[in-house]
Amino acid sequence: MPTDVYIAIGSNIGDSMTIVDSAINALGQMGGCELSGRSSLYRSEAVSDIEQDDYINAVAKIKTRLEPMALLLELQAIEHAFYRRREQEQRWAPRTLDLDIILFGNRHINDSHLTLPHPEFSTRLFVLEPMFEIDGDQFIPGYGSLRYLIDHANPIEMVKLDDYDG
Ligand code: A4P
Ligand code: MG
Repeated sequence: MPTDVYIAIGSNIGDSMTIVDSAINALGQMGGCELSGRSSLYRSEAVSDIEQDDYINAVAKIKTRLEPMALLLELQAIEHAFYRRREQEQRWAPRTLDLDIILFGNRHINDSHLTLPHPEFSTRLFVLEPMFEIDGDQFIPGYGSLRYLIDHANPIEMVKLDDYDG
């Protein structure tokens, strides 16, 4: 049985709107995966101690037959294809493309390479709002309803850009 997975996409270097849109298309091309939903693009203020440009964020939903670690490797290959060079970065530094696995079905994983659900998703409006756009309110076991999380997330400046018309 394929698993439903939410992937958060962020970029704040280069032509971020094109990068995020292209990355979403790339997610649908991964072997054993099918794109089943996507949000609009959002422009959001960077959550960081380092001064940096606004981000373009979105969330995609896929159905996958891959195991979590195999999916993570696929995502890192896509990041790499968009010229991200992780070794030059500080944590939370600006980046051309960041792909984070937010929820992988209801799997819980806590190892050195992968934490599921993503440890910060439940307080990040730039993840929660796009998820809400895809599936509306839903109960996330261990966290509560998406509506509740949105109402209690750290407030940040964020605007939804033109609706994706695909
Ligand atoms: N890793 C562990 N769990 C996961 C997961 N669920 N999904 C590991 C993806 N990766 C996961 O990631 C570091 C390591 O996390 C990976 O090697 C993987 O094994 P990274 O992408 O190299 O590092 P990072 O992204 O710089 O750090 P971190 O802590 O993941 O940062 P975040 O949480 O990704 O935050 N503000 C706005 N407005 N919008 C943004 O998109 N993004 C960040 C980055 C900060 N501020 C932002 C935004
Ligand atoms: Mg990341």
